[in-house]
Amino acid sequence: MQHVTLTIAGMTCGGCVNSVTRVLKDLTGVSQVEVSLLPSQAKVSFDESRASVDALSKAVQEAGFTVTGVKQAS
Ligand SMILES: [Cu+2]
Repeated sequence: MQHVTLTIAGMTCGGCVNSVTRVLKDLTGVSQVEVSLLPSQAKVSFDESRASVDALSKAVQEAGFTVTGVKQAS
């Protein structure tokens, strides 16, 4: 299991938080998602054999937001 914190640009309200949460949770291999507005970030736990930071970033981007940073947590 891999844990990352994605810094996200473009979220302005609870609706944005819900959108980002939904698209990340829909991804195969993602087990836990915690999105916040302040700070604007998403904490994601995923199975690295089934998902990737690239896939997470792409999903966030397709929802209309931008991943501006990735921090790996242990
Ligand atoms: Cu919004």
